[in-house]
Amino acid sequence: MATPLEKWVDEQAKLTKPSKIYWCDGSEEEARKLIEIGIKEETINGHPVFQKLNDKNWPNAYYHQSHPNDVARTEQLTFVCHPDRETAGPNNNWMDPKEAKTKMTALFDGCMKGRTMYVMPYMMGHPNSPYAKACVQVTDNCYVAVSMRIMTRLGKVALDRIGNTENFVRGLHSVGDLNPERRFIMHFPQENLVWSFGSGYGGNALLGKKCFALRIASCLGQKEGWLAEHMLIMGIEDPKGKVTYIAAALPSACGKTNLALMQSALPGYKVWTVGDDIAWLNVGPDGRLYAINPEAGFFGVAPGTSSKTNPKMVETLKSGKFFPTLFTNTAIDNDTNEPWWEGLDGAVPKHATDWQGLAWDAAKGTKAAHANSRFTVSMYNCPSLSKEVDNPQGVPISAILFGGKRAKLIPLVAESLSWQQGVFIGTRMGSEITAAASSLTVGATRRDPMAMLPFCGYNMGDYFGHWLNVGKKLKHAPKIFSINWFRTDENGKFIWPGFGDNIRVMKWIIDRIEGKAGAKETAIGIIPEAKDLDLSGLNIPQSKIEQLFSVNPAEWTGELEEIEKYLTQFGSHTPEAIWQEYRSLAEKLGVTVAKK
Ligand code: SAT
Ligand code: MN
Repeated sequence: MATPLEKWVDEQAKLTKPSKIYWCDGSEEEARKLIEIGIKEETINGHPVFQKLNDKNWPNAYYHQSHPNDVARTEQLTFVCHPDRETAGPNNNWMDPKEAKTKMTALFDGCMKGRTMYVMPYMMGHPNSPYAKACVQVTDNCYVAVSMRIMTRLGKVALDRIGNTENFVRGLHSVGDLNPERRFIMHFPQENLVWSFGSGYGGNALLGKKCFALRIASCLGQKEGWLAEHMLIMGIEDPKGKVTYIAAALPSACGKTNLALMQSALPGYKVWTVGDDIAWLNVGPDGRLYAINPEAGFFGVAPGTSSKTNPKMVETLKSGKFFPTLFTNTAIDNDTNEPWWEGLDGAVPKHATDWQGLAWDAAKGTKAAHANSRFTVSMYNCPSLSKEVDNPQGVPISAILFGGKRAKLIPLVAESLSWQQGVFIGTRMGSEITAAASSLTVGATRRDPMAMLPFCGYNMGDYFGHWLNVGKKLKHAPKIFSINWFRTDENGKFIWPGFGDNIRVMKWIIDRIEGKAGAKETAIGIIPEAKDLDLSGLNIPQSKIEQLFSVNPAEWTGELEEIEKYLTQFGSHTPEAIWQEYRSLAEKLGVTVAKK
C-alpha cells in the first residue's frame, strides 16, 4: 500500500510528467552528484547550473548564475489563496483557490517532460523540536535541490517523521521556462500547500523558506497561538558570561545577517548566532517567549560583506566544512576564479565576469555583482553558531527589536513602555526599499510592519491583533524596542558607524532589561542620553549622537499621516488598541490627527 506521501508524489508526477523521479536522501555524496549534474548536464540561460570556484581560498564553493530576469522575489506574482479576499487582506495579492489551481494546473501540466523530478522530504526546525514541521517539496532543478540541503534538514529525518501520516507541508516547484509572464508563487494556507512556477530564485523556489516558514506558517501560528516572524535570533554574552537572547525584525537586505553574526566592538561581549532570517516564537510553559530558527543555513546578501563588516560570515563562507557553499549572481574574478562582489576585501579584480556572464568593465560604472546577489551556506560552518541552536525548546527571548532603514525620523534605539505600545511600534515601521524584491523602486520608503509586509499570509490587521493576543499569554513578555542604524546627517552621511559598534546599542538594551541603564522618556519612547550609551573608543561628537535621537514634529506630521493611511486600509481588522497607541503618540508629539 502506498503511503500518503508516495501517493502525493505520484500525483505530482502524473501532472508534471518527468522522465525520472529521484528521492533525495540529503547525503553529501548525493549533493556532490547533483553538483556534477549541474556542471555537466543542466544549463540555465545557456550557462551551466554550477561552476567550481577556487578550492584553495573557497573550499567546496560553487557559482550559480540565475536567469537575469530571475534575481529577486517577485511580490507582484505572489498570491495567497484563502477562500475569500478579506482573509488575505489588502497586504496580499489574492486569487480564488479554484481559479489559482486551474491556472497553475495548466502551467504544471507536462512541465517536467524530459527532466528529473527531485523529491525532497525535509524538516523546518530541529527534528527533535516540538515546534518543527515536516515538509516535502518536489522540484525539477538541481540548484534548488542542492540549496534545500543547505537551508533545511533534508532526508531520512523528515521521512521518519512523516511515516504513514498525511501530516506534511506540500510544495510543488518547477522552473518552467523562466518566462516572467508565466511565473506565479501561489499559497494555499488551508491545505498547507505551495505551488511555485517559473522561478529558480531563493525566496520563490526554496519553498520551506518564505513560502512555508513565513506565509503559511504565519497562518498556522494565528490558528495555533504562535508567531512566525521575519527575524534574526542572537545571543549576547556579557563579560560575566551571561547570555541574553534577542530577536530582531528587519526587512530583506537591511542587515539581519550582519547583526546576527556581529563581531562585537566592545571588549568582553560576544555574539552567538541562532538564526539570521526567520524565527518561530512560541509561548513556553514558564510564560516566556521561546524562539527556534526553522532553517539550517544562511541565504544572505553578498555585496557589502567583508572582513570589516562581517568577519564571521567571511569565515563561514571560507569554511567548506558542510558541503557545499553556493554563490549566486556575484561576479567572478577571472584571474583567480574566486567569487567577487562590491565591498569585498582586497583589490578590485582586473578581469572579471559580471553577474550576467559578461566581461565586466569597471570603467563603465556598472555593478559586477547583482545588488541582490547571494550566498547559500550551512549555519554549521559559522564560528559564532550558538550551542543552543539545536535546542528543541528554542531560546528564551528577552527583547524584540523592530527596525528598518530610515534616513530620518526614527531614533537609533527607543524602548516601548508596554507590549501594546511595542506592537504599535512594529505596525508603524517603514523602510527604504532594497533590491531583494524586483519591480519596486529601490530607495523609496514603504510601510513594512514588523518587516512582514511581503510575508504575512493573512490580513495584517488580524495579524496585529494576533500579536496583541500572544502578549496576553506571556507572563514574562520580552521588552520591545525600535532600532535604526541608518540615520543620516545634513550631508547624507550615516551618523552611526553600525556593524560591530551596534553592540553598544545591544548593551544598552540588555542593561535596560536588567534595570541598570539610564534613559529618558520622550514622545517616541524611552531613549538613552549620550551618557547612557557606552561610546568608549568611538570618536563621535555628542551633538552627532543627539542628532540620532532628535525629534522633529514637522517631519512626524507627515509620518503620522502615512501611518494612519496605512492602518486605515485594514478597516475594522486593525485593533482599537493600535489606534489608541496611535492617538497617544500623536498627542505626545503635539500633532493633530484626523483619526479620533
Ligand atoms: O526572499 S529571500 O529569502 O530569497 C531573501 C529575502 O528577501 O529575505
Ligand atoms: Mn529575509
